[in-house]
Amino acid sequence: MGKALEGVRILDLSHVQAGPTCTQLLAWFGADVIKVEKPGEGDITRGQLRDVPGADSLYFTMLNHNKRSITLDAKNPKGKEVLTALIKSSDVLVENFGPGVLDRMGFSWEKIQAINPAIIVASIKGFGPGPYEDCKVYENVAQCTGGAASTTGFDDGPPLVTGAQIGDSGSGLHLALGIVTALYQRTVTGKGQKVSVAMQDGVLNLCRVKLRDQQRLGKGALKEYPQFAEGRPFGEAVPRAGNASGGGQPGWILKCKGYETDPNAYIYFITQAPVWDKICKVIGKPEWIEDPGFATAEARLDKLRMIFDTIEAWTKTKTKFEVMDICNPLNIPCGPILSMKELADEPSLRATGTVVEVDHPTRGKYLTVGNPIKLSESPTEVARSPLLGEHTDEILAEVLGLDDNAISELREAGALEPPRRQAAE
Ligand code: CAO
Repeated sequence: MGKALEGVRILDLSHVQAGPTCTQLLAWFGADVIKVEKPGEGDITRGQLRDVPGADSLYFTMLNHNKRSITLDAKNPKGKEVLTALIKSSDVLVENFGPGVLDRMGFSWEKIQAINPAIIVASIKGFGPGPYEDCKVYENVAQCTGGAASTTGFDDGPPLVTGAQIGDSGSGLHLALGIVTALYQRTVTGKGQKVSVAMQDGVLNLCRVKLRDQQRLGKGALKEYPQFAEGRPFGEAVPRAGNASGGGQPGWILKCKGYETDPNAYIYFITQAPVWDKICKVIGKPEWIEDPGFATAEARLDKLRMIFDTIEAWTKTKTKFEVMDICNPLNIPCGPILSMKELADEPSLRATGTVVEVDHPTRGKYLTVGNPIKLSESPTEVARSPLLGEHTDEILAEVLGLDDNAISELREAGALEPPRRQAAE
């Protein structure tokens, strides 16, 4: 059995992070992803945050595995002809250019459809139609405009962005789902369609529970929020909830042994109602099991700060892994705060292919995050990212059937490489 998306060709005009995360996933599922890059420069991330002089950055390599790279000047007349031919022979075109860029290149949705009515055109933009539709957007702008920043952090501090790339990688995930859904619908209709994801929408989708709470706020205080237990008033909008659990089971991040010197010696501890008696016993407060002030989840809500302080007095006597070892067999939900170093070294993540070591010809070995979505019949093998234009000739010959003379002519016309004068400068 081949890979799930074998036979699907993706023309990948995407750049930076949002689009490339989407096409990397599709490549991992077996699609032939042809990354089209600007001659001489390529995806801007190749040179960003470089740690090895002259080698593609980790930023680029970790977002572009299992793809092929062709350099093509989409503004050159001959380059446009090649792009047109590639559109004809592709199933999906993916792009996350700034608003209007594809139209300016001469490839509007109408033009692309006329070239290939079966093609799916998948785009990420910062915003959907509305006041900000013409704006360029990066990760943190999406986090701020999609509701994540206003609800992250502590209510006595400023809004915070999170390290999880919910704007870029989150939009990439949304787009990948839209693409495979459109591919499925095409098996019935035979027609392509436009798939659009706005980063603001993707972030808001991931902040769904906060829009839930915004509406609950209209009916009274949010009792599971720390503000309630601490007697602070609620305003008109959902406040930042610190480390409170987003669900109905209160949780908080607690200090563990060694927190004074280790910034990650903490554990997330959830006071799940069904195991309340076990929690009381383990922290040495068996009297709380029957005490009416503590016995029900509702009764505990106005004492959460004090309850978590008491649990913390116990967790501070154990390492985060000891707390885990004691609580897990008792079905008390908790999780240690794992650093990137601990995750990189975790053998079980290596064993499942979630953390993978990859070899690269110019940078050597590096770690990456493999495919987090596991298909039993379509396992992922992570292959290194392509060098700039590594597959230009191969793609022109194999996909478009061009011979060496035709490829040389394209080169002479400046369609594949920067004009000679510029290259010499
Ligand atoms: N040949 C010739 N020109 C090419 C080319 C090629 N193969 N590939 C790209 N280009 C040109 C485009 O034609 C465009 O030029 P013009 O502006 O003259 O039309 C330019 O390169 C790319 O423009 P851009 O607006 O996409 O790029 P930028 O660096 O100015 O902005 C970004 C980057 C990410 C802010 C913008 O692309 C954007 O808002 N994208 C949508 C939202 C998004 O995905 N953001 C997340 C990015 S990941 O953090």
